[in-house]
Amino acid sequence: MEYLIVIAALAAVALIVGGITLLRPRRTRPRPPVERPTERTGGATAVDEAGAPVVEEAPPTEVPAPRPTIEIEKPPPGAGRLVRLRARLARSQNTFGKTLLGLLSRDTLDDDAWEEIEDTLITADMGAAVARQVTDDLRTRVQVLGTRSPEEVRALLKEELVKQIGPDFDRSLRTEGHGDRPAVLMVVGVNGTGKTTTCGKLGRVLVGDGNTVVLGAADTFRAAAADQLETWGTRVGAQVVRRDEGADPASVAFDAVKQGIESKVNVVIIDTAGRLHTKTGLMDELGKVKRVVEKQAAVDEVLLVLDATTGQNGMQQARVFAEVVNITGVVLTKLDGTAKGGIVVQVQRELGVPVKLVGLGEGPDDLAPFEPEAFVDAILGD
Ligand SMILES: Nc1nc2c(ncn2[C@@H]2O[C@H](COP(=O)(O)OP(=O)(O)OP(=O)(O)O)[C@@H](O)[C@H]2O)c(=O)[nH]1
Ligand SMILES: [Mg+2]
Repeated sequence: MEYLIVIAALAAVALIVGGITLLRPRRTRPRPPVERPTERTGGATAVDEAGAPVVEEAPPTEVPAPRPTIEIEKPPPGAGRLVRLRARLARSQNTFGKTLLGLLSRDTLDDDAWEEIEDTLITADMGAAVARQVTDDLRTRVQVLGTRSPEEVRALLKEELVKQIGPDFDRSLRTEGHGDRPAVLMVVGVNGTGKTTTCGKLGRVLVGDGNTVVLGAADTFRAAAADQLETWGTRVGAQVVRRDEGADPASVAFDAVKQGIESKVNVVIIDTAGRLHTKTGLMDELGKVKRVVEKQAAVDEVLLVLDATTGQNGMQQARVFAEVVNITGVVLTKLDGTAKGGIVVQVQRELGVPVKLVGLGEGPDDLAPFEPEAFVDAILGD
């Protein structure tokens, strides 16, 4: 009897649970977003593991979310940026400036002190010969001056450093078009130095200064490079010309310039690869990109991007690039992360071309036209 009661009770529980499950409205699992094939990849059909085409059911009653409208940003102009970003420089170069000023303010400036001054300049990557010259010049002037108030010492040091950086270099970017042709800027350098970021930031500076811009993704080594550039371009309303991964970089560059001419923009900026798919040397390819672009428009600037944190390695790269393409300006990136600002002096001496822009962070507006005085002021502090 008891046995029967237990069975009856269990059956009742099973019935109730079953009923609840059946009555509960079915929850649909959230669907992963459906990826739309882009024009470039040409609508490849999705297949399941067995190779059969996957038929996408239409989602029940969900109204597709409206596509987010991309708000075009209006970036700030380029002028005076270095002054705005001086805190970044001051932070990274702090010890350099402080040490030098401290040494120069010592009660007695003996040979050891002068040697320390020279060493400090060398550790900032200024190059041994320049460090020696700055030290010798300073020594002579300090002796002639006699007194050494902190203001005098600072003024002397500033003058010497600005002199070495070369206040007379023409650091302007040639972004003026030629009649109905846009100005063309090529951005070159080894991988990871900050080329794509620089193209994006520079595009912003130029838009901020009232230009129209086409960005050409001639780094076809990986699709992500073009995506990266596209993101930058979209934000400021610059057109981006890109092709599939592995496409011929020279033909992408050619198309970018063509598009620039057709759309009547002011400036075309071409991002290039720091590495390659094929066996042709990177340098051969760069030369080809430039020659192909020149079939349509003059290349106004070839900007070599150097990572300031790489020191002598960067100098070595600079020499190799300079042999292949006629570099017209240097972009020194990551100056926010190193105390080796002296590399500015070294690279200009080596290449005979000016540093035109400096990168001072990963933010979109962390690229500034290079100004020697503001640079030295930031290093030495007020
Ligand atoms: N702190 C700092 N980081 C920077 C600066 N410029 C670029 N970067 C960072 O450096 C990294 C590499 O930048 P990319 O622009 O992708 O370098 P790339 O030369 O295009 O690299 P490849 O395409 O691989 O050849 C990124 O994480 C950037 O955010 C800068 O001025 N300061
Ligand atoms: Mg890149």
